[in-house]
Amino acid sequence: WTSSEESPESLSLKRREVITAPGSADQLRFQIRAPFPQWPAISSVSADPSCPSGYHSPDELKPHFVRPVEDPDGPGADGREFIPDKMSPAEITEKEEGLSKNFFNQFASDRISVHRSLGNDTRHPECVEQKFLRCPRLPDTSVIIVFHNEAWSTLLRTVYSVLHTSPAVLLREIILVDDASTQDHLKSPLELHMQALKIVQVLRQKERKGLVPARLLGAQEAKGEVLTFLDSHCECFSGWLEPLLSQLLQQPTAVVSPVIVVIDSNTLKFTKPHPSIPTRSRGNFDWGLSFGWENIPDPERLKRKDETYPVKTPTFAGGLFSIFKNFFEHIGRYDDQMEIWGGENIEMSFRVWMCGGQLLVVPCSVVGHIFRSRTPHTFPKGLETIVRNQVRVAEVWMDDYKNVFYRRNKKAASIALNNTYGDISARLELREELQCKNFSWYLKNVYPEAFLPELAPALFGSLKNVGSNTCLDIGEKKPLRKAVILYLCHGMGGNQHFEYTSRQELRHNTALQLCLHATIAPEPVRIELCNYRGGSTVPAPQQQWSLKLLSPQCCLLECEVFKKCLTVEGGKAVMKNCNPADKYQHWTFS
Ligand code: UD2
Ligand code: MN
Repeated sequence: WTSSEESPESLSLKRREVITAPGSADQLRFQIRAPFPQWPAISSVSADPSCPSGYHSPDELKPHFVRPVEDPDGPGADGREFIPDKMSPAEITEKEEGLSKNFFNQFASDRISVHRSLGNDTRHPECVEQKFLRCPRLPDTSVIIVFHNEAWSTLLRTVYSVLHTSPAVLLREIILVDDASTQDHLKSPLELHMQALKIVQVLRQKERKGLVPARLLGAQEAKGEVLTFLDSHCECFSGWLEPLLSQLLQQPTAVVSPVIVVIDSNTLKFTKPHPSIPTRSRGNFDWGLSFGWENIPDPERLKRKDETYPVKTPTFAGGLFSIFKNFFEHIGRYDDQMEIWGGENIEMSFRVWMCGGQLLVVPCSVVGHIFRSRTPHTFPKGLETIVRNQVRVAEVWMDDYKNVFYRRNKKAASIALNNTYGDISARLELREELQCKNFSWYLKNVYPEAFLPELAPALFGSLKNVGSNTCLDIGEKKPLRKAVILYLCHGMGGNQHFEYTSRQELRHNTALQLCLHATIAPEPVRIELCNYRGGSTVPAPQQQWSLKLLSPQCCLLECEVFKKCLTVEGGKAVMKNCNPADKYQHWTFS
């Protein structure tokens, strides 16, 4: 398709066809890549002769509501932290109660204006100066916010911040979906308040089902061309919406996230964006299927032509993102049998990449979120719900790699074995129907930096010391370069999971490649990054272990260069002269 005379109305797009329209006419200068069947005809955006030229003026991008002028010294104004001077006993009690309900400081939130501004625009100048074409016009969006027992002030601040920062022409509506909250302020007072705001509607899920069914309900009712999801404790930084929608217009099969900055859970301080994209703004996952943040690797960084350029991300946090509504439907919405909380973000990440879409972080879009260290939610069927959701991810999307996860999570393994994760046939059909790529493809092409554990290690499980009847354990946090500890054997995998590889390493591995590293006594044996001799695949001598079998269950663990064996002494793991008669040198894999 080369010129506008060719009647774009009659143009039909085939799946995965690449169409470029670099014509001379202004309104044709854009590309649509990888269209999908439900994508509306290209003609609707390009062939309109009345399509205005030029860029949107600031006037055309005014919000529905102008933020009221606030007291510059008010609590938390300009996104600052709020720390009260002196608290009365009653206030201390109020603060405690707020913390135990929300795991963030509701006391502080309740004293900060729901209209607080976030101060001047500190994004990179290229973001601040970014202009948006009038034609093709940016799609409009429904903002969907699901919540369960959210505090009144954080919920309201989320809604107002959307209203104050989103251009009215782009914000079709805000849909609040209540996931069967039990707190009184979220009952009829909510409708009363929101009705006055005209474009905000409240939907109710009668029974507590979790965030996935709630988001699906919101999506079903949404009238906007794009769906934008937010958590119920967010604040949008100025100019957050246009870059997301503009990126979608260029890549309709993308799922785009803002840069998510921290709103401190104790002081409510909003971390203002820096001129450059934070390094740890890409999402990853580990083999326990937990989401994490990581640095943008150099090859990705080098591809960026300027500061407005998006970053590809292997996974996303999952709470804050925009997607074309018809692409959301095309790509399989959500797994509607995922309950309560957890797992859906990893599921959507794998699915979007494997089935022809892509996940991008858009650096000029910045939204704050109150991150908290624990979840305040109740799980009616217990915490096993999260694992069940994860097993659904593994069964549908991970092929043989699901076993890598199961080896690390015994609960998951038993759910899989007993087939108690529910029916996944509809999701498997979806995978088939969309002709999705396999998980190896994903690892190789989308996340080549991922650490690949062996699919079938010789021995794995927890390493129990026979003499002390305790298990080798990496300890709680940040095990790197720290001594391994000996701990009560819990049989759950996790921190006690080790694999004996074909290269003779004893690896503990989730995301990083961690190896058991021998030392000279009395220094305790520790965890180090796995490393190899001069670029080869032979492990460093301190990380190469040989098994001296004593029984079918196992052995002495000898580090050959030291000619010493792993021993428990004084509750610590140390290297000592090998002695098959010493029970404190006997180890079993279970
Ligand atoms: C992160 C995501 C969250 C979701 C979750 C995994 C971000 C910033 N947050 O957790 O969106 O992907 O990982 O599942 O990316 N909610 C309900 N019903 C429930 C539980 C939660 O409606 O039963 C709501 C809750 O009010 C909130 C949203 O779901 O608006 C996410 O829950 P969260 O904020 O507790 O989760 P978060 O941020 O730790
Ligand atoms: Mn959240």
